[in-house]
Amino acid sequence: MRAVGPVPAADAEDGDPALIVYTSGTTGPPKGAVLPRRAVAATLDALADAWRWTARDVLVHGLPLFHVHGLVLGILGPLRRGGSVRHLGRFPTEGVARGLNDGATMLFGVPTMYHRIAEALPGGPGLAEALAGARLLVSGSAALPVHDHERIAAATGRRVIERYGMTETLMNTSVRVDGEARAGTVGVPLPGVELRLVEEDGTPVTARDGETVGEIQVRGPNLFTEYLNRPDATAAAFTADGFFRTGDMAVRDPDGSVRIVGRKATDLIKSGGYKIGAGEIENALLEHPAVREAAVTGEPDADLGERIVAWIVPADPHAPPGLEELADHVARRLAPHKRPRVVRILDVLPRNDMGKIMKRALGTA
Ligand code: MCA
Ligand code: AMP
Repeated sequence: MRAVGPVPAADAEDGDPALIVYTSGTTGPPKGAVLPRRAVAATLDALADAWRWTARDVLVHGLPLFHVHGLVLGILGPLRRGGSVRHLGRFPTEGVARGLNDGATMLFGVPTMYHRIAEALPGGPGLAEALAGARLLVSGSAALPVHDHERIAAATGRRVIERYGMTETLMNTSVRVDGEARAGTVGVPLPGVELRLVEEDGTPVTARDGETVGEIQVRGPNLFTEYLNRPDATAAAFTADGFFRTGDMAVRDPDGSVRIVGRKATDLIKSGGYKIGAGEIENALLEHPAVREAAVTGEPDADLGERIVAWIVPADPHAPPGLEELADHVARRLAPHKRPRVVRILDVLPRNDMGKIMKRALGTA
């Protein structure tokens, strides 16, 4: 059936849903974060303030358009500001150089992209000049390694600035254009965002000593309203006074800058800037006939930040499944970026008295 008639009038309220973006948790299938129109507008206007983002800006990026980074910042951002965007289709470093040399003023990317840029700089004539000429180089979705930050700064004279966000919160903090882009900091809370660090028992961390660690909690117009059809998960995500528990652990520097030092959940993996729940991959692996038991962990990777490792107890010890077979299985069932990059075969998984897999013990197995 074909819909006919006029386009409905746009008389939606600020709190009405604009987007539902799915994001992985530690267990079960991904949850749909319902993002209201208010959140999209608030986050983009706050970034405009922090970055002096205007209609004169031309953005270049090669981010996927099914996540907040590529879609909200990378497409709705230029639409709201009235500027323009050139999407690279894919992310080759040559495309970045072409885009920036051709008048683009801003580059958005995940750390894996900046790592590949840092690797290509010595051999890529024109790339350093292109980056040097940009008004703003912005990294987000995962931590930008200090080594890559410094290599880019040394070759181009430009410091990549970092901003910190989540699917549920859109953007929380950023290094400001008029601030200091120190490697390893994600800057200060954006206008309108209340941010606090809290200890395990809920006590606020007030020290700005660059050392006392607490969980980041945020409140503001940038937040999602709920997980779709998951009132239980929504309730668990918020404190009684309306702050969202990010699960990210951080310290504050004396100037108020936030430095993220880790995550509460070991079962969340950030690979290539994608958030991936270990439980989801374990469930997929267990559906493979050659797998008896499975555990998934993330381990450091210079390119991807973390790579997905599958620890497998095979159904038949004499015929363990191979990496390609399991990677294809997960890629087909979930998504290609969720596929394991390494498979390690074990006789048994280390378990505690309760039968729970001891993932920390796997790192040294
Ligand atoms: C490989 N491929 C396969 C298989 N192996 N397909 C099927 N079966 C297999 N076994 C395909 C992949 O689908 C992909 O195809 C191509 O081979 C290369 O895959 P991969 O190795 O994963 O890609 P890569 O070159 O390593 O990609 C690196 C990347 C990518 C470009 C940095 O990881 C990326 O785009 N990351 C961005 C993530 C992101 O936007 N995160 C934002 C969420 P094809 O090329 O056709 O796809 S976080 C967020 O939004 C918050 C709010 C925030 O703070 O930003
Ligand atoms: P997602 O839910 O896919 O939107 O991922 C959000 C998570 O990405 C956050 O909770 C952080 O753990 C991480 N993240 C985003 N930006 C940064 C950043 N600049 N530095 C470190 N971690 C980041």
